[in-house]
Parts: sequence; structure tokens; C-alpha cells
Amino acid sequence: MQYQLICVERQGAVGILRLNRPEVLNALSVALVAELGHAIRAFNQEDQIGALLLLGSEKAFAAGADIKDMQDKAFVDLFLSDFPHLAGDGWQALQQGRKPIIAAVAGFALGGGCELAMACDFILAAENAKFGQPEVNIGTLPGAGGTQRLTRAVGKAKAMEMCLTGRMMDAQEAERAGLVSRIVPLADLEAEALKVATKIAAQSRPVTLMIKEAVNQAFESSLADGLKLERRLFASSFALEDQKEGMRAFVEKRRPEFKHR
Ligand code: DAK
Repeated sequence: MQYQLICVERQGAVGILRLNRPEVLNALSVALVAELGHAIRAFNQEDQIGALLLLGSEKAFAAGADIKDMQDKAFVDLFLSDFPHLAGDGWQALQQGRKPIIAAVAGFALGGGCELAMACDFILAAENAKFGQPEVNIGTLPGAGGTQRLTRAVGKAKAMEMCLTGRMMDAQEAERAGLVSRIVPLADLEAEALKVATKIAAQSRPVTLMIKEAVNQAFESSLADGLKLERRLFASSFALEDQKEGMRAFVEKRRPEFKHR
């Protein structure tokens, strides 16, 4: 497929997706989200790819759903169609993708842009990153997980304040609050994110998928159920050639050569 609104490339075993509507700060149009979904699915099906990286521009990761696109929609349009902007196939592809996906955020990650970053497995932020759910300023509220994922990430007080006032959080505050895993200088963001993604992609593929599934389960189940799943997956990893290779390599003081089997 030829993409118009995103750029797609491969660096080794990393699939890179870059939002590419700079003239509107990567506002998420229906077409852009559809392209994103298609590319995410394709990378998830590609054997050579072990991790995905989602990028925006230096000024904006994404400034939200495209306001011009949606301003004249009626309730009934959104309700009946379930709003394909972000709830459609693109968003599903992101949520259903089993391979780890990192969001590298520089500049604005607002509204649907913040929700998109939070739907990735973790966020690496540049020093100039700004996160927010400013929907309240335009007479609406978050619609793609902002009230839920932000609250789980930063707690009720900050999430409530951000959603009710539209206040943005800078990178430092986002790191302190646990919204992002780390902050890196803007100039280093993409290289560092690629390094991290490359490291993940070099690990045993089935093991990274198991880890993603287990960590995500922490949000979906009781502690007892989560611990049980983790124990089962841990035991399952001993059926892998990669577990034998990984432990043997440690004992023999050499690097493991994972076969993703
Ligand atoms: N949509 C459309 N165009 C946008 C945009 C957006 N979200 N954000 C920026 N732009 C456009 C601007 O209109 C401007 O276009 P021109 O005037 O040049 O034609 C261009 O990008 C540059 O923006 P600014 O001139 O405003 O740039 P500044 O540096 O002055 O300000 C800003 C940057 C990010 C603070 C500002 O642009 C801004 O406040 N943008 C809007 C942020 C926002 O309110 N985002 C939330 C949108 S609502 C759902 C799923 C998802 C959603 C809802 C439901 N379901 C599944 C049900 C999501 C909703 C949202 O995200």
C-alpha cells in the first residue's frame, strides 16, 4: 500500500511509522488513522520485525483528532459509526498488535495524540514534549482512552486536573508522574528510541510478546489473576529454544543467539 499521511520504513528488525501531516501538527484524520492501522497490522505480520516505533515531528507528535474533520458531525453520526477517527480499524490495530510498540514523543501530544501515545507500550519523551487532554477547551471530552489511561498512568489528581482544565504537562512532570519512561534531548530522541527498539527486537520474539501480554494484564485483572498468568507464561518460556540458548549463553559467558523459537 502507498501511504500518503504516514511514512513507513524498516531499520533492521524495527518497523518505523512516522505521522506525516506537519501542516496540521499531525492531526489525526480518518485517512491517517486508517493508514496507521494498515501499517501496524503489516508490521505485526512481518516475520523479520520484532518491535515498532511510532514517531511524529519535532514540533508535534500529534495535536489530536482533526478538529476541522469532526466539528460538524452530529451525535447520531458518531454514535452509529462509532467514530472511525480513532475507534476504527487503526486504533484496533494498535490495541491488538502483539509486538512491542514505542511512542517517541517530541512536541505536542494532545487529545487523541496523547491517547495514541498512551496506547503504545511506553513513551520516550523529548525535552520539549507536552502532554494534554485539552478537549474540554473545545466543548468535549477525551474519547479514545484519555480519562482511563491517563488516570492509570498518573493517578486521579493529575488526570482529573488535566482533563478538567486542559492543562498541559511538560516532559519533566510527565516523567515524575510516570507517564513516560524517560526523557532524552530532542536531538537524540529518534536515535535513542531506535536503539531501544532495536534492543527489544533482538530479544527472543516470543518472550517479548509474553512480557507485553503479562504487563498489560496488570491493567485488566486482579493481582492474583495477573500473578497466575505471569507464572504460566514464565513456565511456558521453558518450552522455547531461546530460553535454553539464553541461559546456556549466560553460563558460557557469551551473547545469546536467539532464533525466536
Ligand atoms: N485539528 C486540526 N487542525 C489542527 C489541530 C487539530 N487537532 N491542531 C492544530 N491544527 C492546525 C491549526 O489549525 C493550524 O492550521 P492553519 O491555521 O495553519 O491552517 C496548524 O495546525 C498549526 O497550529 P497552530 O497555528 O494552532 O499552532 P500553535 O503552535 O500556535 O499551537 C497547539 C499549537 C497544539 C497548542 C494548537 O494548535 C492547538 O491547541 N491545537 C488543538 C489541540 C486540541 O484541542 N486537541 C484535541 C482535539 S480533540 C474519539 C477518538 C479521539 C478523539 C475523540 C473521540 N473516539 C474514538 C470517540 C480525539 C479528540 C481530540 O483529539
